[in-house]
Amino acid sequence: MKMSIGKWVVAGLLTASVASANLLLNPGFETGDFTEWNAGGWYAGSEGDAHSGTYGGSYYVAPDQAGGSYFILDQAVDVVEGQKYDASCWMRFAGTANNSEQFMEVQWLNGLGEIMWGNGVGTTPVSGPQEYTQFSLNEITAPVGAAAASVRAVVHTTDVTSDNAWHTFDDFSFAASIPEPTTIAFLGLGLSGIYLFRKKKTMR
Ligand SMILES: [Ca+2]
Repeated sequence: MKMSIGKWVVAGLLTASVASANLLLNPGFETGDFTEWNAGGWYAGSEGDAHSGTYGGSYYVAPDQAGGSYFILDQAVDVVEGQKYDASCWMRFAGTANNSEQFMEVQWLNGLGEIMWGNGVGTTPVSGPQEYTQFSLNEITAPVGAAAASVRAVVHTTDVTSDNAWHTFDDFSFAASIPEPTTIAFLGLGLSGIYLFRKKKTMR
């Protein structure tokens, strides 16, 4: 009987950690392609293009590319409205640049799969060369009416470029935020209650 209570507690803790698992599939492009993603014009670069593993997702901006263009790599995952989520990825900007930038954004989709413009959130754009750096959007809340999140790598040309630039992304994560501290405290109270219960039984 004691053993079964112990197993139940362990099972409960395991369930709590599994709830924060990465919801994205092929998050680091290790299939060597964009399986599970939408990626027109992007390529899976190897070796130095990878933050971890073998591949990263890249977009190349060439000289004289028109301004005002967006090049997007995205994947949609189901969400629960009102739930908080954490998103992150690693970004690298290589080459030379004047008028291109890259950032990660999350757009919410309604039940019809349409973007709910105005509810999304993005990281500060990176507009010059940098080594792989992690960017995060923490505790973003799925708004009322949201059925899915579109997790997006965005490359944007702000004006006609003289760029010779590679915008690369790797190791995306999108997961439900961990429980609030109050929830953890409540969980702790529950565990100590079980401990007292067991101790009392042992003393008899
Ligand atoms: Ca990778």
